[in-house]
Amino acid sequence: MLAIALPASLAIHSCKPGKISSNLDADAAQKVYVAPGKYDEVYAFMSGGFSGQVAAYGIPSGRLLKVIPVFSQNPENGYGYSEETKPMLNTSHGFVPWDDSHHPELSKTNGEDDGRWLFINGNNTPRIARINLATFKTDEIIELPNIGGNHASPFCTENTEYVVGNTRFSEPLDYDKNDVPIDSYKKTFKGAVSFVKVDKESGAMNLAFQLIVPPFNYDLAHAGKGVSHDWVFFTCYNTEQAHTLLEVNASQRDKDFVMAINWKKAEELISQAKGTKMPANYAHNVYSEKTHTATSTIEKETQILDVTKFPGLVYFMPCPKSPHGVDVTPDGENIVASGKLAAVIPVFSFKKMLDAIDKKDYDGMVDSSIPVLKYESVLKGEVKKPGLGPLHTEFDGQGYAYTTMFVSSEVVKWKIDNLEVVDRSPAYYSPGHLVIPGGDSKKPYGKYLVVMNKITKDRYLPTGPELCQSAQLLDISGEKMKLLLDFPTIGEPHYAQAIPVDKVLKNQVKFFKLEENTNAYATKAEKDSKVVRNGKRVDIYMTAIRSHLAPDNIEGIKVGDEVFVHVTNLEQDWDVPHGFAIKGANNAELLVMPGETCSLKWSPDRTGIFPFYCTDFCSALHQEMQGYFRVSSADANTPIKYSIGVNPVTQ
Ligand code: RUQ
Ligand code: CUA
Repeated sequence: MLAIALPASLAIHSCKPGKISSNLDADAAQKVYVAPGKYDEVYAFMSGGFSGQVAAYGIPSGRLLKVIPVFSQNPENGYGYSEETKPMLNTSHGFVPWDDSHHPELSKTNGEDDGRWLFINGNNTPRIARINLATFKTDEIIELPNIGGNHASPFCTENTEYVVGNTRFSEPLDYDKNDVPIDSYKKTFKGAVSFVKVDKESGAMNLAFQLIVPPFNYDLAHAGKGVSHDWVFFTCYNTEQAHTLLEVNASQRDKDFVMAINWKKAEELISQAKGTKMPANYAHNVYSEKTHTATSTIEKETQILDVTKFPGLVYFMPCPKSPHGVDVTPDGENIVASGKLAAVIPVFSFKKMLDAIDKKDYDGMVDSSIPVLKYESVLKGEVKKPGLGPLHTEFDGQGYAYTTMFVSSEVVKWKIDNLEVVDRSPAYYSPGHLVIPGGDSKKPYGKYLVVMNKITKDRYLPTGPELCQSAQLLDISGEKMKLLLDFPTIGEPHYAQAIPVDKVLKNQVKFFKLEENTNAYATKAEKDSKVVRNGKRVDIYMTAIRSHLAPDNIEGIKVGDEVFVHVTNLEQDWDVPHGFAIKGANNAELLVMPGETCSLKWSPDRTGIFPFYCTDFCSALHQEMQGYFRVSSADANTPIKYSIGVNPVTQ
């Protein structure tokens, strides 16, 4: 018999190093071999966890294609260092150059991944970002007020009407009196669910409304689809409402909840002006592909609905015990929750949920107003003895579900209709999320499964105290899962999304059109390059083309000046970025894409000659792509002078 509940400490530390790869497929090498010059079949977008970024991999090769900077500064390409991109990291707390990103989510049309945008959460300073998959750049970041720990986020409704996010760490709402004793938790703390509206054409986000919910810890979410289109489901733990030693105090109750929200109804209430406008303070940052510049606006209002006042909006379904993931089958009928301290996987039926709501089949109320539906009435059934520590589930579109077991370190395949376990595959070790291309959509591409592991122990060459994190690729096209490949990842991968490449390839931008560049400091032709002094500010309008920077000799800069070098890359071809760096600048380089303008701020701290150069090996004469600044003392009268190609024989 399996124990019903595990001590939380076991759930956190357990793993089983030393296992051999017993399920390694004999043909594994062939199945992951992508010949030189050939493309992979699938893009996998994995969260970077505490790196704050997203990494794009090719599947089945496991090759890392790009780290897309999102919430963290990235010196590799100047994101968050250039004047144009600094505003992306602005928040109501000021410039926050880091976050913890967990859940990438592809935009969806009719419940299928459409390959247009990838959303991802900032967990620490609550934010949602939107990456444009035509450019692989972060186009927008919106901060969320009233929440702490944006973990259950961002999950798309069936047509990306909204991306939703919920608070992990309930806290007093921003507009309430919030300087309160921590032990007033039950009275003064609240949860808030954010509904961020997404424009169908542009992808532009705005915070449409927030639902104020009981102060639990909301962990994960997925929106309904098909029959359950109008609903979104969240897991919550700490329904005990503990605020200290949660390891023990939030594991008391036998069941926590899955919270079901009727978002259509919420939308209706908002359109009937039932929402209450509340003061707020949050940043909304937008990057423009035309100006190549981000702007940050501080928004001052949010609209809320207190769910205790609107019957029919929210229901709770009891769920054993401290649930983590919640996943909806491709047809939208079954809701799989994973009680991470339970020895079963409860599977809820959407149809039964509606019936129970109809019949008022309640098992009490939360806050004397939010119905708790009876467990037996909403349950389709339990997957029995699946393993220990179920966390996350994805689907293959063939009637099977795959669940990660953190504690027993395996992926378990089970049949959705009869809830029977049909296969298990060991994971190395302690798997968190898993992803099947389209595995949370209406149309999974059930050929591959990538499982992301929290611990690797002995699997890779040691790298000091910090060992790499990793993903494992399984072939799930047959009856039995087969291990194909291990590959290391960036940061700690939590969730990932994967999509067959054609949906992304067809939108690829190869370069930015120079004639469409409306950056305030763009220089469209070399002859227009110039240096302009305005008090202590010096603006340098520079161009880059193979293989020179213009101007390349600049004099008249003084100690104490604020120098802005605006580099426009004049190239109009794919794969020709130019870089730019200055000796001693307290800044990262710029990496300027063809047709783009980027600006580097530099405050020279001493007199002398300062070389600058292109950092990206762009042609046979790349090493010649360089220049000099002359910096004079603050009181010198060296005039501004700049040139290129002036090289007198006698000097
Ligand atoms: S989590 S390992 Cu941050 Cu999505 Cu489950
Ligand atoms: Cu441009 Cu190297």
